[in-house]
Amino acid sequence: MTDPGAVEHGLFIGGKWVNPPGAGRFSTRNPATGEVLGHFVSARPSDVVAAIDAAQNAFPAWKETPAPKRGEILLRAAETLRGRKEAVGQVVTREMGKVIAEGRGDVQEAIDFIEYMAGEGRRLAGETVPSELHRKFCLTVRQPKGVVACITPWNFPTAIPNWKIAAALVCGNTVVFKPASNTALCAYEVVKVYEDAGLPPGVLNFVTGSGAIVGDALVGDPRVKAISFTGGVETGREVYLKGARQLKMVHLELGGKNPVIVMDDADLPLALEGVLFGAFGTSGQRCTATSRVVLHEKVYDQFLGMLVDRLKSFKVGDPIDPSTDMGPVASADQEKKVLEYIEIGQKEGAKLRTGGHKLTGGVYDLGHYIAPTIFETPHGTRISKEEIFGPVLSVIKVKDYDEAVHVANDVDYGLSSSIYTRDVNRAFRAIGDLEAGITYVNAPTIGAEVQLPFGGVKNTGNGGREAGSVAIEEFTEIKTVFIDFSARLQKAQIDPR
Ligand code: TXE
Repeated sequence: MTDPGAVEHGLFIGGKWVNPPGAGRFSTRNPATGEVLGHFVSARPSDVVAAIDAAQNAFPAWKETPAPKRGEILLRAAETLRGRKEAVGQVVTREMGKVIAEGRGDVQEAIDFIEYMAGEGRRLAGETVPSELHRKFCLTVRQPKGVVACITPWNFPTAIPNWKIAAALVCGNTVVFKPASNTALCAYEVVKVYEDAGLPPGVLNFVTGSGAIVGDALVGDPRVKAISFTGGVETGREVYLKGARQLKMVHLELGGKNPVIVMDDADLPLALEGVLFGAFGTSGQRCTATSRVVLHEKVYDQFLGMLVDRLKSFKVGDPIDPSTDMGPVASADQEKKVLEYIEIGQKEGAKLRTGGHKLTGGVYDLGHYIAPTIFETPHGTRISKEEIFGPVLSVIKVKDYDEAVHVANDVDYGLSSSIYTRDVNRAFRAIGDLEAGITYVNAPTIGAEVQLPFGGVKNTGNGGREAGSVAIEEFTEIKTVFIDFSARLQKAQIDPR
């Protein structure tokens, strides 16, 4: 287990940690304190080629390894990570800035998913279906795709990589993993876990560096058969287009503009806790973050008052302190983007109810702290429709259920959604009416569980889902098998019936 100091880490290629001579370096920093945490290699296209070579070479033996054996290695990885949960959770908090309870939660989600996928080694189910012909047996089997690239963001720096890596590995693929640069130390910890669990050399390779160089080299290499990407919409679109030229399978998990509808019959104290957790957990930097409250006019003043009031005792500070409610945003870039959106909100006439500024003085001067922010805004403003990815909540007044659903749906994204109501009929209608991959009833928009599919509609992705048992769809090819044991030529659709 690495002590998260400013240690230099290499690339992991063919089972060896390498520091290619001549490559540049970059560092990661704690967004709460500015402390330098680690130094990493800015890989060049030639380094990416070496990683793909290693993955390609390791593929035949890994494919031949029985899936239950692959699952056993995953189980060892889950156990290894469980033993390091506290230490890696601290690395998550120090490098990404989420509060320590969430740092541990990030790691727990990774453990849960690796464990779940380990079991998939004993399933990986195909189908058997009847043939229309005599003495003919029909079935499907799942085969790995080959070398796959996992490209990940910084907001869940251990959970998201494992959602991809564990699923890809159990299916028999070999992997080249490229993490977001500002959480490279978390990514290093993920790779160490698999190395220490005994994954054969070359099965998982790790390249750090710029998205434009490393990501691009990965996406453009014809030997990479599938790409699993989580990140921003614009980057996702580029990756998709580039992959499409080579007819690659590209799985995209992109942004969200997730609404919580609070109806006039809602349990308001419950909704309050849900909205606070959904909007300001991870400083609003979850793809499922609650970025809009769609609020019924009959409870508008009351609920908004409760929200603003409750934020007065909200503690923003160093996320490693267990009493902190919200840490900084993850980087200087994030800070700039969020502050720009706050300015946009003010320019377009939204009413700032609380927050709306960078926090300064004392510990705040060391990091990227933004006050939790609430705007009252009509539906249709930029802040009510675009993904901000920060602690900024838009509150929108509606007169009834139909308007609430219209507002909730009238955005380019469709990841998560929620309704607070005590009316069971309305709750079930909302499940059908809300255009999103995920709907919560009487719970906030965040809180994925690994055994259920995760993903969305519209600009949130391109139709795939991660997690749950469907996770293996992304990483397998289906082979259809016909076994004719009639000892004669039989012709489907043509033989007389
Ligand atoms: O993401 P990027 P960023 C959203 C959020 C955020 C914005 C930008 O709104 O403010 O995206 O974040 C790699 N080819 N989300 O800049 O650039 C990159 O190195 C291949 C939502 O961090 O999309 C990183 O590993 N790869 C999201 C990964 O892509 C490339 C979580 C994501 O980076 C590449 C994060 C290229 N040309 C941000 N360029 C969510 N849905 O949770 C970059 N990369």
